Parts: sequence; C-alpha cells; structure tokens
Amino acid sequence: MALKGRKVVVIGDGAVGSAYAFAMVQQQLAEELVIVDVFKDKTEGDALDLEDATAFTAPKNIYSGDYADAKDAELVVITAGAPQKPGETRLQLVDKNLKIMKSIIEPLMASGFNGIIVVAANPVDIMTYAAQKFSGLPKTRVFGSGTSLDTSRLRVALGKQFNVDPRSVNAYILGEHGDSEFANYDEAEIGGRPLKAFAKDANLSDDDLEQILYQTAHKAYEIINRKGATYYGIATSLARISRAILRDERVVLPIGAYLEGEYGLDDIYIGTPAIIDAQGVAKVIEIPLSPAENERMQASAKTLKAITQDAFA
Ligand code: 6V0
Repeated sequence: MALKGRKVVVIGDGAVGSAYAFAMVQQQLAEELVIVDVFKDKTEGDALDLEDATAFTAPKNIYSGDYADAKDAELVVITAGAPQKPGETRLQLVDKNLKIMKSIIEPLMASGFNGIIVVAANPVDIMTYAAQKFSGLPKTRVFGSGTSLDTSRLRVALGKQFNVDPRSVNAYILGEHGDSEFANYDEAEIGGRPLKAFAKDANLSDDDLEQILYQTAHKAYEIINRKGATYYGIATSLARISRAILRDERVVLPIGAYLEGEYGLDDIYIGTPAIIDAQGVAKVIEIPLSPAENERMQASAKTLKAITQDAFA
C-alpha cells in the first residue's frame, strides 16, 4: 500500500528516469509522481503511457510537471545528464553535467522544496556533492545511488557462483561508482558464514574473486556495447532507495553517502552502506575494513577528491 500524500519528482526522463518511473508505478510506491525534463513531449507522453498502467495498480497521480511542482515533494530523484561523447574527457563531462545540475537545483530550491534529493546522474559521487553544495540542504538529505547498482551486480554474480539468492549475499562494493571501486570480500558473508569459506569450498582463489569484481565493475560496458545504455538495474535500485525513504524503513542499503570522519575521510560522497529512513541517511555504517581494503578505500577517495577539487576550483 502506498502511503497517502507521498509525492516524488523525477528530473530527467531518459532511459533511467523513465525506467525508474515505471518501477515506481509497478511497486505502487508513490501517490503522486511528477516527471520533469527539458524534453517536455517525452514527459507528457510518458505520463499518459504510465497512467494506463494505473488501471492495474493502485490509483496514482502521474503527470508531466515543472520545478514548481516540487514545492511539497518528499523526494526528488535526479537522473538528468549528458552522456559521454566519443573523444570527450571525463572532466569535460563533469563540467557539462555540473552546469546541468546547477540549472536543475536553482529552480528546484526556488520552488520551496525541502525534502530529500537522490542523485543518479554520473559521475554520481561528484554530481551528488554538487547537488548538496548548490542546494544547501543538509548532507543527510542529499545522497547518491553511489555503489548501489554495483553492489547489486556483485551480489548477483556471487549468488550465481554459490547458487544462492543474491538477497542472501551480504557483500558490498565500496568507494567510487567507477573504476576505483572494490569489494569488501574480507568481511562479506552468506548466512553468517564468511564468503571466503564458500570460495574455498568452490576452489576459488582470491584472484578468482578479484576477477568477479572486475567483471562486476565492467558489466556496464557489456550492457552498453549491446544496447547503448543501462537502466533497469539502476531504476530498480533507485526504487528500492525510494521505498526506504517513503516507508521510513531504516533499512541498510549501499548508497553514496557524505562522510564526516568515517573511514578516516571527510567532505566527500562515496559508496558505503547506510541506514536509510524518512529523513534520508540516518547513519553511515562504517564497515571495519582490512588494511588492504582500507588502502583501496583511501585510493578511491583520492581519485574522487582530485576530480572534485578540479571541478570546484
Ligand atoms: P538519457 O537517456 O540521455 O537521459 C537523460 C535525460 O536528461 C534526457 O531525457 C535529457 O533530456 C534530460 N536532461 C538533460 N539536461 C536536462 C536538464 N537541464 N533538465 C532536465 N532534464 C535534462 O540518459 P540515461 O537516462 O541513460 O542516463 C541518465 C544519467 O544516469 C547519466 O548521467 C548516466 O550516466 C547515469 N547512470 C547512472 C547509473 C548509476 O549507477 N548511478 C547507472 C546508469 C546510468
């Protein structure tokens, strides 16, 4: 059952935004769903199309809207962004997407919006940092999808490997949503038994586990090479995060959280588990990492800090 009055605004109605809207309707997670994009025809078309689905789900108010509609929204999900073009550097993309983020946050805040922002636009850790800076909202109420999708991919891969439901695999991808991310294999477990014990039973070496991590981190390319974009996975991750907020679940999810001392890091958004409730990030869960994993966390943070410092110089 959807809670009454739950209003969600999705900004960016591309592949990810429209798949997210569909997931929200299928899971009956919002009472009111507003779709915003510079491409107005697309939002109107999607709203009309999604409306048809409400004949089979609980009644919902779905419409193409504008920033003013965010005034009384609980949650805004930002999936708007320019994709990387051939020959374009990552920093050039950061620059372009920062401008887009600014052009979104200004009218959003001018509407009087005072809810929670979840960012999925890439590079997500940097865009989340920007969304918080531009909005001035509390850091607990602005967070990113971080390593949410990456963690899902890892759990799916390990679930297949050990023939167990991915939901029973308690492993995380931590760090940047990108090349420097890593898995917490040393602490990961299935049903309370160390994941490394399952690996030993299956004759998997640490190198084999690293290979699974590598495939996980590069799965996006496998999908993009075949169909140009990835969206169902991230859309479902975003719907899961939305449910945690709208239903005040206090569930532990991997997200991109602002750190203030956790992992010895400060002033950065990075992938880590956190408790999510109606207020946003209720608590960052700092996993006690092995020395080798901690080194990877620090290296990942260094990569992100360098980009942030360049972008905000
Ligand atoms: P897309 O299909 O090109 O959609 C982007 C949408 O943003 C388009 O509909 C644009 O019209 C819209 N848009 C652009 N500028 C603005 C603006 N100023 N205001 C409002 N809308 C605007 O891209 P797709 O949906 O595939 O990806 C969206 C973003 O999600 C990209 O940055 C991806 O890199 C990112 N992803 C993030 C993932 C994650 O794990 N965090 C996973 C997949 C994609």
